[in-house]
Amino acid sequence: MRLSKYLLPTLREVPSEAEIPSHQLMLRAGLIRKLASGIYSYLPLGLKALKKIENIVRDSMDSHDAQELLMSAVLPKEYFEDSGRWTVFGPEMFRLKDRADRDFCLGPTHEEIFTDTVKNTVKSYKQLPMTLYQIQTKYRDERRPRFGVIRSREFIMKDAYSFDTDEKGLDVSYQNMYDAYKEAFDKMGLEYLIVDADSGAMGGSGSQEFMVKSDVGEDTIAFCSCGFCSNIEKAACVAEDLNSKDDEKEMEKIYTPNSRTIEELVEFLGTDAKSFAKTLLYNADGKIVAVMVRGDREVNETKLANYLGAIDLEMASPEEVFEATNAQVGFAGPVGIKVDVLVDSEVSLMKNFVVGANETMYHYRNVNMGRDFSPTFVGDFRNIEVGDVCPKCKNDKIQTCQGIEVGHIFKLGTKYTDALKCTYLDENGKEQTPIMGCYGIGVSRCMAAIIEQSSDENGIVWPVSVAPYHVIVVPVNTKNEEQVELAEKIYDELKKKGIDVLIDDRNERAGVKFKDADLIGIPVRINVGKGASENKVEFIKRKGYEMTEMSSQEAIDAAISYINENR
Ligand code: 9G3
Repeated sequence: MRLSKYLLPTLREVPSEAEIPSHQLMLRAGLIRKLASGIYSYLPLGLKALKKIENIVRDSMDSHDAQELLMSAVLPKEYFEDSGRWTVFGPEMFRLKDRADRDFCLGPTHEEIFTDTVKNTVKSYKQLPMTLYQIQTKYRDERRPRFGVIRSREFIMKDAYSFDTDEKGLDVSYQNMYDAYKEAFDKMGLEYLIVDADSGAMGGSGSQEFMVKSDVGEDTIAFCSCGFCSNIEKAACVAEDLNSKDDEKEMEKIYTPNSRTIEELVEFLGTDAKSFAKTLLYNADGKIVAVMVRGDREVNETKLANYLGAIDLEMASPEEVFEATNAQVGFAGPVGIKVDVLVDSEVSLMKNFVVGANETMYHYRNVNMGRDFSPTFVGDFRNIEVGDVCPKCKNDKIQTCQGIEVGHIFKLGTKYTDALKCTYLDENGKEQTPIMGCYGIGVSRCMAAIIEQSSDENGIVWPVSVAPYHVIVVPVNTKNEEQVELAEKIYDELKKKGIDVLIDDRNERAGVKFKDADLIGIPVRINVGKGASENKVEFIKRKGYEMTEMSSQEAIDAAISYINENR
């Protein structure tokens, strides 16, 4: 491809709305352009890289016997009504009506649709197990799209669904997809962690996320030297016992004017946050509940929602707090409160602690669970933290890092095959329900994750396997006949050898050409400059900038072997 003809609108300046490196670089390198909030167009160079990523995913699916389909993105309401998901996702689901006023949505995911396809085509156990997949645009009306294609309202996902006759079969299909994911992400050159994850509204018996380590990742991962690795949404916690053996002291009410936060209370009472238990009030699907965690801890809202089976969970409003405690926010406590009290296990080991008195400006101290209040339930309701004892080895300390979720695999069970009455006949001619797994890869998100992990101050450093072009040939001075002729010869030779090659035949200064070549991150650059008269060219590797002077034929051979070794 000739840059003089190519639609490649590179930018010198960083666009203000782009906060993270990959978003900035995808705009500056002319890969994407924003159409609207969370909605992007792929320009030629971006689409070429996207297709390479898609094909790596496709190859890994096909090599693991998954079969590719392509479903509609316009999905009738009825399927989601059958599964009870037409309303569950609220405004996040893009909904529309057709000319006959029938309801549809733009597909956010396709469990129902794949299940319906299997329902209408698979009749016998002999056809199972079967894993089906598609690579297709998904639509989710995210409340806060951000970070370019990392959290967008339209994105390309590979979604796969496995159908088995029993749990053992599902374990095999799940492991098969797990292996396929490792193969795909390894091929993309991504460095990732495989993390135990919460299954959330999907139900089922567990899930794992493939996380790309990145400081800009929205997910927090807890890990330990023993191999424990979990999204903190799900990470089990060990309750720290600080004073469970102490004698119980007399409870007393204390006047605590203007001490609404733990920090103000610590200041006022002169003791540390670990001797408090905070009581937070939540509205769970309309029901107000109180949750208690130690003063220095945070409530884990995923664990809380899972325990309550709540779909909508949010902090109670000041009015709801007053209604439940007869006190303003900051003075809630378990003694005498009218709502259920869920107590984190760590609090059940505390003695003589401070809590709100359910009276504005008052707290109680020397409170003890059992004597002064009875919990509705004691369980794990807190976030794991750096320095906590590892719940797996109970020995080493927890560390955390941020991650970008590029894949998520689930053991689903029969939630969708039951809901859509999808059955097959077993060897005895008896109707059975297939057991499902579902498996997602954020294909467009992978592009951003690759750039987050593989870029520098000059631009993108594409791994060869996903680089939109492998080599860029740069005639330094397009007015110099010799340089242009030799550059064209190298360009033709490489094209003939099946190398994806660009030639920068623009009438631009050398510096501009070199900067653009670095910005768009092509793995190999061949400069054809003054040395052309002695058939000498510069061979430069984008990764590490190793530069070697050699003959044009050596440069052609070196490019071919470098690309073939790394593709
Ligand atoms: C919706 C909307 C948003 C959603 C979903 C449904 C997330 C939804 C979870 C999944 C689970 C798996 C198949 C591939 C792997 C992930 N956000 N999820 O189901 F209607 Cl608006 O998508 N689906």
